[in-house]
Amino acid sequence: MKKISVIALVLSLLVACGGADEVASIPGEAATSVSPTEAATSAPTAVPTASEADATLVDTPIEAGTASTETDTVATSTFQLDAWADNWFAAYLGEELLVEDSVSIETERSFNAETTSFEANYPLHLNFILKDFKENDTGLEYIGEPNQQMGDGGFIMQLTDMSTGNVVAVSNADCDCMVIHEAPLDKACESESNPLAGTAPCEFSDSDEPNGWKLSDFDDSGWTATTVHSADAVQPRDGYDEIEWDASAELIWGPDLETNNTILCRVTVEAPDS
Ligand SMILES: [Ca+2]
Ligand SMILES: [Ca+2]
Ligand SMILES: [Ca+2]
Repeated sequence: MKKISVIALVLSLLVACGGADEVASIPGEAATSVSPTEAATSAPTAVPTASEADATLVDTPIEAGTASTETDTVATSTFQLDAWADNWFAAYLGEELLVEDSVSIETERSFNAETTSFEANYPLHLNFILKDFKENDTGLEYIGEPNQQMGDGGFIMQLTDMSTGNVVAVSNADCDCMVIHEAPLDKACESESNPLAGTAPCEFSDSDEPNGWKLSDFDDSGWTATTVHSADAVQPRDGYDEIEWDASAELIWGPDLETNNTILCRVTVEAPDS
């Protein structure tokens, strides 16, 4: 029964952001021996030292000591994730933290990019927490100063399979995102002389992260906030300019760059067609 449900789960996974347009064939052996969740949470996060060649060998065991003596196990690939956020992000492989923005969100103009490498097997399930800086639940920054403002966000990422050098996932409209912190709910708050969180016009909406949202089988059918924004609107800078972005990678956020302050995004990456 477990076996059947795992297979059904794997088959039901749809391509999320970018990447392959079709669901690639899924090795049955892998699906029955390791669930996507287990595979995701057991994958190492440290920067791998193995050569890229290791990742390309189909008959390379996933890890030494694995009980299985089969030779057709799923190949482990090394992936490189590039990401830039205004102002902060954290990226997870399943529930395992891959990289957290190294610059505190409290740092003014924290527009750095991050690049990290990790090993994993397809299909990958990536999760992102994105945050625009806010001083408090009014959603404002520079409160009490002449430039008191809502502040805006923006996020872009690309995932490269280092065994081929191909970009296999990008941020785009296919990501599944939801907004969990929105403020102010009335933009008139921005010009209040004494903005108070929770008092009109500075009311806010703040939700907890849904239970299990990082799991590959989480139902994200309602996660439709994903919005592509132009570079003109986001005005990415600093670390953004240090990454060579694939032409398909787009700047995303919730529908409102200013009032959407914390966003969760889910991305499933299927094996590319060979
Ligand atoms: Ca940052
Ligand atoms: Ca910002
Ligand atoms: Ca904001």
